[in-house]
Amino acid sequence: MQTKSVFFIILTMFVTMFVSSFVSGKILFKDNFEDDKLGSKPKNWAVGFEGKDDAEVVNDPERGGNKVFSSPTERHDVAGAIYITGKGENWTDYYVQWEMLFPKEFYMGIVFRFSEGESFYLLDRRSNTKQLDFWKRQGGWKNFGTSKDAQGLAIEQWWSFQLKVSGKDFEVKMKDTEKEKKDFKQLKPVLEATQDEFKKGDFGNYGWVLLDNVVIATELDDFINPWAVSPDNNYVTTWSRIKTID
Ligand SMILES: [Ca+2]
Repeated sequence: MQTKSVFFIILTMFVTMFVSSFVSGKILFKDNFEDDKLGSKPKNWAVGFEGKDDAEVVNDPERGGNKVFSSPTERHDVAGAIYITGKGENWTDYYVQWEMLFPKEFYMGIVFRFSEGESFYLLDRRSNTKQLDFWKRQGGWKNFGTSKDAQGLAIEQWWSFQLKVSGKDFEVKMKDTEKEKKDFKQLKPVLEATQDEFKKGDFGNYGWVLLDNVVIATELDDFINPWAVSPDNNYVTTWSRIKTID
């Protein structure tokens, strides 16, 4: 390795540590599953809806040496379990950024403002249209928004998402994790909708999705380097980013 690269890595570590001392406190939750054991349940998550449960941390099928969350069990409306962070019972307004891979053609995604099995919002990928939909679950399903262009939302590849949950207004941005280098703030929402039923609640999976790098925070500024507040993950993330740039 070149001396310049080593210097850059060390400099980045120090800058990250310095900045992290100012930004801690607003991140509500984050997990990249790297501290989990392969084949085990994700230790930082809780079961939000009890059902058939095959959730485990697995090797990323697309990015070697990376651990991700997987839930091969079917959707909750056919008795599959839902995993949530377990910390968001009273979360009202927040941003979530996460990476998601759809392993197969179906109707799957994430839940937010989740309280229990009949009280949550769903953001899912429609298998028939390849679009993103918002749904309200309360004794049945009510649709309250469909994207116009979700970039084809191919299965078996990683997509990055940002969800804004603010009062009764919700907004989704998305990008190809590998190819799109722009920040979310440079991208337009692909889905915006309004719904005033549920005021607070948690974030979790819905059906069989792979999840990674989940960060939940109250301010967008906290996403600049979310792992910086965690000394245990700090250097790993810095290192992998530099390798990606090279
Ligand atoms: Ca990971």
